[in-house]
Amino acid sequence: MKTRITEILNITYPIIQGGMAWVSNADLAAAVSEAGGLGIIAGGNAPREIIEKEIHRARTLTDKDFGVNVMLLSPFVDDIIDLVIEEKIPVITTGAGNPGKYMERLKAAGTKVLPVIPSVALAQRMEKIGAAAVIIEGTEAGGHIGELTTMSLTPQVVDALNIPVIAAGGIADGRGMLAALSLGAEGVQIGTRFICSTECTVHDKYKQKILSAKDRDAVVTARSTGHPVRVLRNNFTKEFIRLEKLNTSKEALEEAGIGKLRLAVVDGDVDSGSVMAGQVAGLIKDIKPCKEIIEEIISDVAVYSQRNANIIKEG
Ligand code: TUI
Repeated sequence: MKTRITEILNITYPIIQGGMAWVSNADLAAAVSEAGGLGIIAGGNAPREIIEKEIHRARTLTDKDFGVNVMLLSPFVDDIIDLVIEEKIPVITTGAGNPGKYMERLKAAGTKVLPVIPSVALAQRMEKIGAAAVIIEGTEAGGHIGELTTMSLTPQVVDALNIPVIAAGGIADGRGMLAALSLGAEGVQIGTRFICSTECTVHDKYKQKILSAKDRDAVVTARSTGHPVRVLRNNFTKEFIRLEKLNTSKEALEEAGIGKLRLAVVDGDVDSGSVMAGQVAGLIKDIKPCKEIIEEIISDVAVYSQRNANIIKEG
């Protein structure tokens, strides 16, 4: 499979692993890169030392390229930018903000920047300041989200830009990837599906919570703070939504969220913790190695593409 994304990123398949805070570590990133996609280590809110260690550890696990996700709301964002430049990381994705002020330094260092963005206007701005490609993330995604769906946003961004577009949010299998390619995307970013991989080191209860999720279980919290977050329904979301209905202050709501992702990912408390996952959680039924996940997606893209060709011919 060849697109501008496979060329630019030096990968076999145009599949990028989502940069998920507390989840996307060296083990997951190396497994995805080894399987022909682009693995990503997530900076999240972690300090430089933690990410530095993960980068070095990933290099012991794979000779292939991998990237780093820079979460722009992190208190350590400046340190993480310095780190990726010093470590000559070939590509970064950014989330939860505008990476504009770091762009020139990153480009000068040879680091390609793939901003994750939720709108056409931001995508155009990113192209203008030198992004190598953009990742448009629909509201189906897990974690911090925008308003628009992948289905409506992808073709609008494709029409507005010359650089390649990667679609994210709502994609977990070959059907989703084929749909994204049909909308004009040249690659996909996949997060939730890779949590249910053998190599992902999240607590097993986190994986099981995704496996048992139904279609309506991925709900949005914190809309009132201006930073909506999609998570799986549990005691934490129930309490959080109750606080929101009481018009609790933004500060108190943010306080209520602190440490909750770690609680779910590391401690396996999927009742009181924040189980970030996308709407595709209900589609995921097994845990298997990243190589099998990717091979199945790629093989299904061809199967469903042929199916569509047959339907269109017969019609
Ligand atoms: O960043 C994500 N997903 C995330 S970050 C995260 S950690 C976190 N937890 C709680 C609150 C906030 C962050 C968990 N999941 N996805 C990429 C993404 N970026 N989605 C939407 C955006 C985005 C939103 C606004 C990108 C740019 C943007 O720009 C606003 C502006 O004009 O600066």
